[in-house]
Amino acid sequence: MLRSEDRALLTGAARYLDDVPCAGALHGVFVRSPIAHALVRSVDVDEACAMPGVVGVFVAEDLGGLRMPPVEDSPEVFARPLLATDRVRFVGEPVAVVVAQTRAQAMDAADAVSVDYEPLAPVIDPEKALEPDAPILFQDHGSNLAIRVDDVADDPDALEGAEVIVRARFVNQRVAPVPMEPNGALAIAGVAPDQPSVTLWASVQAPHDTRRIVAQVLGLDLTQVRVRTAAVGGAFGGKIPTYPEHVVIAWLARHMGSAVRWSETRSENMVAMTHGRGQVQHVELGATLDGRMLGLRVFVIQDIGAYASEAATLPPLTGLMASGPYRIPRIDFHAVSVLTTTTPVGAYRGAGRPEATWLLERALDMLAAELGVDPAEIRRRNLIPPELFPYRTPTGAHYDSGDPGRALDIALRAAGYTELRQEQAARIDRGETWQLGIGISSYIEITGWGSEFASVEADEKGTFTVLTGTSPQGQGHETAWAQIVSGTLGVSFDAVTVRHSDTLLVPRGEGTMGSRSLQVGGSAVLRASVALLDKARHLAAHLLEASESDVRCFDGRVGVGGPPESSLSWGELAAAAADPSSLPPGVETGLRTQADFEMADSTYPSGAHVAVVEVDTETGKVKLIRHVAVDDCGRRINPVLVEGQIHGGIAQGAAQALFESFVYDELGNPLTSSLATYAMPSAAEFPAFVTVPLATPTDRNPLGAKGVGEGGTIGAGPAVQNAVIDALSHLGVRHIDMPMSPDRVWRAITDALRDVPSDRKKEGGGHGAAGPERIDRGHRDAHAEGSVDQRGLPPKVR
Ligand code: MCN
Repeated sequence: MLRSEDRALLTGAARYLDDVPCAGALHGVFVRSPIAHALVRSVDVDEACAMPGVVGVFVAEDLGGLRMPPVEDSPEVFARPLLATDRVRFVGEPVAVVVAQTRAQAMDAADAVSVDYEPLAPVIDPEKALEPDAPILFQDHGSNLAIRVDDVADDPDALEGAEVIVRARFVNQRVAPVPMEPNGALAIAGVAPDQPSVTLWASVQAPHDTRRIVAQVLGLDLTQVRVRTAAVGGAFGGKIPTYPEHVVIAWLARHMGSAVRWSETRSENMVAMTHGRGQVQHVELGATLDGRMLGLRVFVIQDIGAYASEAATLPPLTGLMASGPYRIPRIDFHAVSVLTTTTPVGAYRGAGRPEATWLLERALDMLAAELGVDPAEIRRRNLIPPELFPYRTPTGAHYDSGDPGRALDIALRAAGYTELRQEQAARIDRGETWQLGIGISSYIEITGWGSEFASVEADEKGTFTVLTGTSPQGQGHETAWAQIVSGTLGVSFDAVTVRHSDTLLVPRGEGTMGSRSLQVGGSAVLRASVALLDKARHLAAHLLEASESDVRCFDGRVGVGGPPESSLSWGELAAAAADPSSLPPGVETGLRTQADFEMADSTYPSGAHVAVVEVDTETGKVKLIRHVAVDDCGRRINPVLVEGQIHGGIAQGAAQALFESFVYDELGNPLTSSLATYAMPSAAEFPAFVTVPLATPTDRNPLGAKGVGEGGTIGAGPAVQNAVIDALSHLGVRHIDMPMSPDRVWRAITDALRDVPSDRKKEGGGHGAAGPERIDRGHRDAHAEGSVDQRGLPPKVR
């Protein structure tokens, strides 16, 4: 089944936020801080107010000092003001908002707002932010250490008995989500008493959560706020939060009694939308000499930017997934979330789980290199065999099902692993400039939580309307949900319409994130469909005076088969259901049912990716030439949707490995706030991806499905990073942080060639060249810059 969404999207008929018609709407433009850290002495709006078309200019005081509610688990002190009050904490923080007749007038006037800033020292590096003399962002809190995570897995002696330990410090760099459609909002004030006080169109992933926050901040009842989305042009986690800007636009509409629009520019989006990742990881992996993992110690320093946002949830997820698809008997995991004068960090495709896979897969490759064991072989020795599922990790995860070893074998075979290793050895022997690298990543991740609402209704025309609490941004729910209904009821796919993303229409919903929608929302749709089928059979039996056990669905009809009068069409049934006199006793009018599905426990998709790269050893340029992905998301409801998700996911993972990085200078000025400077790849940078299906169903939902929206990203990134280092390991390169840009790769090659004695350079052979005799037991530092002490704190942080 192809995506029913695509015709409108591809022909330009789909309506994004900026296309929602609203005659006479005013335009809001935010005045944003150009300084990373400063006191706000005064804001002079006089000149702006006098400019053509300007209807009003507002600062924090005008909004009565309203603040966003603090994000879960974060102290009240970090609650973010809607507009900066006395201090700005990152470049891009909104300080004032200008409202004018046109967007151009508002932009011009925003330039005329004059803010008197008293600059303060910025702090960009999360490790430096923990030093005693670092500038403090929140004086009342007294330090930049926002949140500690000590309760995931506390085992100070996790490395006991290890015969070899690899130690490393990895930087999982900050990236920007870059959805094709930036953020925005359109708020319409209610005029009639029976209307909500404000209708807010916003480009968000969880409209009901946005309704809750807007209502809470503005002091309104939930029924007074209606939140809707138009088509959402990508989100990738960056549209999970409700932003202060959304609330300001809603406030403005009510305050001015007029509709107000706001739409970000790309450069605004790059600094105002939450960034992703941003972890410094100190890792120690202990193993036996034959390469069996014994213990892992991890200390994560999470850069959360200027305010505690969804980033607070990232380190616990990294900790939870730190065991990966491996049997690691002991794990010690600690983390700190640290404030810096930068854009707040939040969820970004994978949200904490890719960070876990990255650190584990890099450490494992380092271990393989130390022991002279092939990277595929070291994984095989440690992967959890299928018979050990369900499996509990030392970090508290409860894996449902999977066969990561099989996924690895399939991926290696599809990639032509043996031949690739031969080709690699031959290129090394020939001393070729373009070397070959093969990178493997085995992963397991966590998807699905919470509950979701669905209803299904049949009407007299014989068509069906589904309401769902999920809120897609391109994932294809309209297609998949319609498939579930049409398959369950035996009706045509085209007869089913799926409606979502409107809090007035759909009573509740937790939104689309965490690859949860199919297993939670889809299961709710399945339950509601089954309930509708039961109701239809009950009604048909009553109307046809037949036994309910004889009534079935066939060819879009419900009845006992045989002559036409012994069955009813869905339209006829819906018409009968509307008439109370036709109904059996105790049955409600209407052919409509609803259901909520609640996940008792999450599901754990797993898989293996193999990336093949060519690296120019003279320039450091990397070309990804092959990428094979085996992603096991349980039962696939729609293989086309699954493939699409994996392709997009691979592109994002590979992009972080090779290209993307959000960079600040030492004053906190963003250096990558446009697509001229932020290296966002296009399809031209990638080969055609090879995906091979594997399905280990789960028993944690009635569909047998696990999530797939993020697996591609989680599997791909580490495979690509490992591949680049693999291409250069015979030169003595042990690690390169991401993004593996040509200058970084070239520098790593140059440094390795300078540092490594000439006899070692000649060893060649990549993996297998380093024999166990080279192991400095317990003290081998693979790219170490400070290891982890007994309390889980690296020296600098202590
Ligand atoms: N699917 C399936 N069989 C399965 C699993 C999923 O057919 N076993 C289908 C589903 O029906 C759905 C799609 O695959 O159409 C993704 O489903 P799911 O894994 O449940 O993920 P969600 O729908 O909850 O999507 C969230 C996920 C996340 S967390 C990010 S980030 C992400 C992603 O989806 N952002 C995206 N994919 C994106 N795709 C687009 N186009 N834009 C984004 O912003």
